[in-house]
Amino acid sequence: MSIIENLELTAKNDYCKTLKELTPAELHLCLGKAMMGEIADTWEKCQKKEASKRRAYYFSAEFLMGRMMYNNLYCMGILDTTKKLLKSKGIDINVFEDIDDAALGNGGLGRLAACFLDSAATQEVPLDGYGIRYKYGLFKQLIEDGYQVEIADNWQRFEDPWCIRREEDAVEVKFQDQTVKAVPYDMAVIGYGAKSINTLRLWQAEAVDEFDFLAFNASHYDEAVKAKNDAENISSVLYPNDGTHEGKLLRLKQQYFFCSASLQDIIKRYKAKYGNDFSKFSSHAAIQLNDTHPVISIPELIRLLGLEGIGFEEAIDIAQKTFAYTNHTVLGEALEKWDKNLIREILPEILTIIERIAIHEYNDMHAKGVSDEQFAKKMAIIDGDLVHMARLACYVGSYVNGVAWIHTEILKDDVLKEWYELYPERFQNKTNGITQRRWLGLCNPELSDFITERVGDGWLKDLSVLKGLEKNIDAKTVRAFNTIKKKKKTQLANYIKDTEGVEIDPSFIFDIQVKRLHEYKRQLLNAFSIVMIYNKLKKGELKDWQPTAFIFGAKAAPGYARAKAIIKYINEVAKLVNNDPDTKDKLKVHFVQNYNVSYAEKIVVAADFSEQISTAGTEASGTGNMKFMLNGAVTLGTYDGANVEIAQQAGIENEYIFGARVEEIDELKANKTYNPREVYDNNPEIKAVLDTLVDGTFSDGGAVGEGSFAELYTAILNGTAWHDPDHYFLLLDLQDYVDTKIKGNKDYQDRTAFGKKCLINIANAGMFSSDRTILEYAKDLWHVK
Ligand code: GL9
Repeated sequence: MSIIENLELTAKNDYCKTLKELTPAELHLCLGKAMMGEIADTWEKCQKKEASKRRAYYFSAEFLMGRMMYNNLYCMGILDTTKKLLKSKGIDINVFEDIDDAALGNGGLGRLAACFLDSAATQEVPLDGYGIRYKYGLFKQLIEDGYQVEIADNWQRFEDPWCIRREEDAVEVKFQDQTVKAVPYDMAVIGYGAKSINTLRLWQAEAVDEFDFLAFNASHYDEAVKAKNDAENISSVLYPNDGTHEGKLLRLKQQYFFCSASLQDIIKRYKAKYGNDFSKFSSHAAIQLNDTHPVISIPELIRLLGLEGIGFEEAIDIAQKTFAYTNHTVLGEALEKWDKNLIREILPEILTIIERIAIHEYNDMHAKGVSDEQFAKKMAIIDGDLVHMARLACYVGSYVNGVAWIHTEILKDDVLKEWYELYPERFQNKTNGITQRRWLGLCNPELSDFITERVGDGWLKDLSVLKGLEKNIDAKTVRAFNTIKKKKKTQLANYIKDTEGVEIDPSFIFDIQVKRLHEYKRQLLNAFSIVMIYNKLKKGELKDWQPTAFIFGAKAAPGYARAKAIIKYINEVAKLVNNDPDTKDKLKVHFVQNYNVSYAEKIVVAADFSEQISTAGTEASGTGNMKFMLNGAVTLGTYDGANVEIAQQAGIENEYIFGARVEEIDELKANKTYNPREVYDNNPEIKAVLDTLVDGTFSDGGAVGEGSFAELYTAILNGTAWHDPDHYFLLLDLQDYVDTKIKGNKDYQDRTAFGKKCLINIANAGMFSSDRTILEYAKDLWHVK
């Protein structure tokens, strides 16, 4: 039966409707099911395939998969035919834009996990994902009167055709105060060409005994409901905090919940094959811990092995060989530390094991000749009342890796310095990557065709093929590229017009900053630069300014007041420049609502300038920077994260790099010589910009000089109890940033020279494929394949 016949049959059987009569959600479900039917045999075969030797498991609290429909059709190679078939039935394939993204992640870390799964499936790396099936993913965002408003993301409300519930593989997870059932939902991860399919297993928390619950007599009904709710709460919401430590009991429960369930699952499969001999466990399983969130797996594995009769020494040795840890941030507040008492309250046995590991570590350090107690304290897994999860992972793990060259260097000589001194052989760099299937093939078919015409389609599975583009970048090629870019800008402008009612002229330069809202990412610096440029334009400076649209997209953690104030500030800037008759044909500022994976697919393809402006030393890698590069934008950025490698690959002359470098920032911090007040006092243009926070130019809803804008102003000029003034060095970099922006604006006007820079960026984006990254993990960390 063809997929379309299958589809029509399902529509008839399930809904008594013809295809055309189905709602988008119904059609989505029918088509999704039909597709799952198509791949079922291959998937089963891949799952049963005897793992060559070792299998790798990616443990992650987040998998930001985005919208599955188009990507799955694309990877199955039936996107175009399905589009035509639907069209022949009078259905536009764009109806699936109504279907929510699977937003089971916050940002880069979760999206990286999704790209890794795609790459592993395509490159036939034996890797499965393990995570949580949150009922509510990352909140949806509205912008009302310039403020962020959050709405719950009930993404499963129309059901989810991509997951199969595997009741038979359910396990129990025990806490001191409750026992819950973990039910796995398996999602197929379809490799390009659909020849290889891996599995993402997501656990859902449920009450252990639904029958008991029903049997309860009416007077215990509340209690019964409470037990059910308490269980379901565990997998109910994704924590929307970006990086910062969320000290909630529920968060720890979430982590332990999915780690314990996943480990039980792996052990069950191991035993089915090898019985009770655990000596080969680590040569059959490699577990990658995605940040500190799943690090509680370490004591849990030791506990579970204990139940199998394995003693502590042997168990810790197995764990050490099984786990590896990826660090994704240097921000202290994001390196999780759990209060001992909290762990004891819900997982007393786990705490006991952690205490034993801590003693083991202490003895080991002494055996290695560490006698300096200060040094030992910096490495202590338990320090005072706090359990340091990153340290636990460094100790009981075979490798520690950073996610970009500069980030790994910072880990080695700063954040994890002592660890590097004692265990240098454990440290590796694995620069992040993105999947070119979704981030070029799917989201930019026009550019894909352009590339394929020139270098063939080998880039889909080997991105280094792009290098071939560099050979003949003549004026004609550049014109063809520029035409495509203009088309993508027009498509984005139309989309923004249709969905938000805002008009953006596609002949403007598109200068785009999309990512989570965080002080260190410095969206406020971008806003300041726009105000500075606005002031210059008002004064009649910048005579040959090429009209520019500054487009922002960002979600702020709901509890992060300063991030929310920055969103409001950007929207106030937008109101000013968009409505001023002197500037409205030269500047446009727009903050898109609800930036997410699907929006990113429309935005990254349309950029001329990619804003990557974090304070040097703060952005571990960034992956948005790579998506923009691959689609032919130049990077306007600092020497931070993967920007360093982007500039290295494409040549620094093809990017717009500005600002203080890490060494300079470190020096200013060490000598305490940075004084933003001095910049403010000596640079009248910068002063004028800062003053907009307190002089009534913009409104934050509060009284002038007292509200959230004034708080930003004070934090920059005076500092706060917990931070030095201008902690992220906005004023240090502002002038250089504006100068660089103006230079880029001027350069853009030579359409040939600028287009050439864009093409050189594409040609040199090869190393930023997550295929390259995952093959490095497979070879250097997991020793699989
Ligand atoms: C992050 C880093 O901040 C990014 O620089 C990095 O590219 C990604 C992936 O390695 O990881 N670490 C982190 O906590 N987040 C990252 O994006 N935050 C979110 O995912 C919200």
